Amino acid sequence: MKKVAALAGGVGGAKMLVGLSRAASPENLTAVVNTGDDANLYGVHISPDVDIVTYWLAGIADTARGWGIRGDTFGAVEGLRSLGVDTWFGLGDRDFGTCLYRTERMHSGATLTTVTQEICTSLRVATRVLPMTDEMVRTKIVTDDGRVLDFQEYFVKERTRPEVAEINIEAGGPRRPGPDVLAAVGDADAVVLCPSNPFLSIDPILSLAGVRDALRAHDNVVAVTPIVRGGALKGPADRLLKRLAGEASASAVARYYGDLIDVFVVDASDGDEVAKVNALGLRCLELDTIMRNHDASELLAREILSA
Ligand code: FO1
Repeated sequence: MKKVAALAGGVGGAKMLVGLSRAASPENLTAVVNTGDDANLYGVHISPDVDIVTYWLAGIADTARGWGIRGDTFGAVEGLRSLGVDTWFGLGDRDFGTCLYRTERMHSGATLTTVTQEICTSLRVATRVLPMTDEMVRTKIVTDDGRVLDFQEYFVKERTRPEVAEINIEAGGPRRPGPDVLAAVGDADAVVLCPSNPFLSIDPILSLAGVRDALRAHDNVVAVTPIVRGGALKGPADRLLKRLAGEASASAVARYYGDLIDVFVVDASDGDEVAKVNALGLRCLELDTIMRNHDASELLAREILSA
């Protein structure tokens, strides 16, 4: 069985990880997850990408909505609203429980990596879920009208409507990856860059010391396109690519990753992108990248791992 490390964030990342955990077996998979979206709201530390990935792997995610737990209620947030709190961020009650647990444990000195492992053990997630770092690294969005927004303000409160001038990844100290991140990449037979947003989900991971070098040193790094026929399946990746890389296409994503990757997966409907990807010196696979359900995710993962 192959050992796989996958860099992930958001729903595209969660879907790919479900497929990889089925194809490679959960014990052989390590997920390195973006924490640039983390936020402190309602008195708790919310780690949306880590939680989305964990809930999807645990089989308890609200897969229609993408985030949160299936069947969750929103009583706590409703209670806060009735007290006059601006509850623009919808945190479900069970999800609140996860965040309370994390906050309490971190107040007593546990790292985000340790707490995530504890939550995964309790939810019977055998895949190793590694937050990208235990340090404070936050994605900030600079808008055309000159405001600097926290990630969740941009994504949820303002529904990604503002035009983005710049994305800054800010750190309060050294940008060290989490304790096992570089080893997981180095030990893997295959490293997968999930079809997550390159700017918002993958870049924060790439910004950590040693990650880019570890990818360059690896000879089997496979990136899966988050762009199909010029559009993003979910979220603002297409608009951001147009704005920050000049063009929204699969090959523009491949060009953006450049020498970090060896193989790039385009969607089977994007055949005219293959020559452009090959021209970058990359091997190109044409596969069905639209993960409509867990079986489709597994099939995509099997094809990636056997190519
Ligand atoms: N996304 C929304 O669009 N609206 C929400 O109210 C919201 C709440 C939320 C709570 C917990 C959580 O783990 C994720 C949540 N998300 C919500 C998703 C999240 O904002 C983004 O999907 C990620 O940060 C981007 O990957």
